[in-house]
Amino acid sequence: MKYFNPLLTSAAFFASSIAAKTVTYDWNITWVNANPDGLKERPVVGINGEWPMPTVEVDKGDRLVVNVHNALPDHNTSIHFHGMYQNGTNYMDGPPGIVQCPIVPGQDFTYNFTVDQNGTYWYHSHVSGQYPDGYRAPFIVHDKDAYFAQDYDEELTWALSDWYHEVMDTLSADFLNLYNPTGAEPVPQNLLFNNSQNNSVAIKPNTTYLIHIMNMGALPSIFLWIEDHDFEIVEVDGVYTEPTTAEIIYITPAQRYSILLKTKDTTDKNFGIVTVFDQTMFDVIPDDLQLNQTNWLEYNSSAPHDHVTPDYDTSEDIEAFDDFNLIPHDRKPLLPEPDQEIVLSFSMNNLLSGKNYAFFENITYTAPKVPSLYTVMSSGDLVENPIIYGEYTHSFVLEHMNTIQLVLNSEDPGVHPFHMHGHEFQVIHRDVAYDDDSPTPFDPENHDPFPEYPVRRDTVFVRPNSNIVLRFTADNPGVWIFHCHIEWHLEQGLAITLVEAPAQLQKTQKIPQQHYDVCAAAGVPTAGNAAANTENFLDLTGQNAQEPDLPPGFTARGIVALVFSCVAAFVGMGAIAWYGLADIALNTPELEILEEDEQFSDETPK
Ligand SMILES: [Cu+2]
Repeated sequence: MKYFNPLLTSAAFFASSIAAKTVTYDWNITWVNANPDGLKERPVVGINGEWPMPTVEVDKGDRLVVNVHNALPDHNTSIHFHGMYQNGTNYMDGPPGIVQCPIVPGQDFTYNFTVDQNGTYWYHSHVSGQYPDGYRAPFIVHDKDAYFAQDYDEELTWALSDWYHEVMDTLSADFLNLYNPTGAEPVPQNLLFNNSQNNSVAIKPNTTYLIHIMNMGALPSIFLWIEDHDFEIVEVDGVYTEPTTAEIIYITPAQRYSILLKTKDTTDKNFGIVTVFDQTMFDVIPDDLQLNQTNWLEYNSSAPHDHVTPDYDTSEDIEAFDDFNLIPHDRKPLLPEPDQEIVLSFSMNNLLSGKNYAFFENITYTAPKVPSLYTVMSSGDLVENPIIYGEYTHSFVLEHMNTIQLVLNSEDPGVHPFHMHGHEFQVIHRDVAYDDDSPTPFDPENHDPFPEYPVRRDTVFVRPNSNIVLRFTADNPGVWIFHCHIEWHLEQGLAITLVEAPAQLQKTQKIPQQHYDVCAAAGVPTAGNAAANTENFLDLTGQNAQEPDLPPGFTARGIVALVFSCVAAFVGMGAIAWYGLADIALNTPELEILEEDEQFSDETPK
């Protein structure tokens, strides 16, 4: 259209404003069998008898309706549409214990909300420990008004993930266990690309592709590059960025990227799409674990498909693009000095049972008896008092429209990707990694200047023993969980609760009746404080609590020593009995036990 035509323009506007549609899915959730890496068939959670689960695609502005029926005979479920702000629909966010009750077997639950966002998302179960059983898939929101909408010809989605051969029930039981006192996470068996391996992505020459890339995995981050191609990053976690050239991206669990890739104008060769595990996130690397995989950008199906052998020793040598340097396309400036600051350190440690938990300060997240949103709705004038949400939900009440600054100081040697529900946040500081003997908190008196236009996203990693600083505006009344997106660490309790503008939330939102019915079926109370006390909201007697601390002086190493001593004791008793029966003079197994007892406090068992 070369000249301005007001009639056509308004007609076009009218057409676009009525174009919003309702996209409805009916999902029956069941176990099915699958064998995505060709090495082991195993049960996975499927939809309508199929796996992989379907990619959900809507246009910006559409209403999404998902009717869920839990036909799993033995497991509760839920769905979180990851990255959706759910502004006005907090009760559609998904996490049981926070905003809803678990959907128990046989129950129906309808997720219904408007998608006023754009870009690359995914959906997954938010019942702890469930999504790595295959209960996750891409969720793409197309946007014809994207600033790069005219700059590409075709669209692709590449969903990456780790893959385990055992079901999560088995893995979780072994993970959160006295016999795993250091909290070593189960190491996956494989790395998938669109739920399979050795994929050939047929592409055309001289064509520009918009590619949605995500990590739907449970544990490791994944590096991705394309042999002999660079690309432009145009979106992270639903936020458009200035087009930024990159060669290698680093994607933590739950992070997403959109890239524009222009293909070459020759078709004589295929190129590897290389994906590599961040091996630093594994406690051990089994000999048979393939740390990198090749899939192909296929220009020519009859040309060779060569596996790429990366030329580094370990993944630590890979230099990926640093997402801290991205600039949002809307150039939203750094938020002002905060009205409220939350400073938290986190670490891993053992509680009395010897199991290894994760802590923000000294609290490991423990779900309340009443989902926190239901406490908001039933607490009347006490809604802004953080006490009512219970000590072990680790709740912070945020005032409506305040600028919030969240400082996270890691006292753990791993990489952790943190996700905030209900928000994108500005990442205004991210420090380098530090050694295990010198975890380094954020120093407000000594840091690089904050960026003028900080990158915004909904999932961000903090480096080992290091720190990050985030800012956001409390403009979305709701109860939002902030947690590490390594599924193992969420199971260990690495989460806090943000109770944002609860007075506004209580006044403006109404939980649908069906949600109360689901709670009734689950036997979960829907009124009261965290202890389900409806008479006195300030009395938390009987609230769910974390287990007590270990006696002073105990360490994970001490527990290892204890475990091995107990084993030695049983072996010793067996030996005593055996020798006793054989009527032979006793040897000295007890003496050996006593020696190991002395190691309980701090020493490494020898
Ligand atoms: Cu973590």
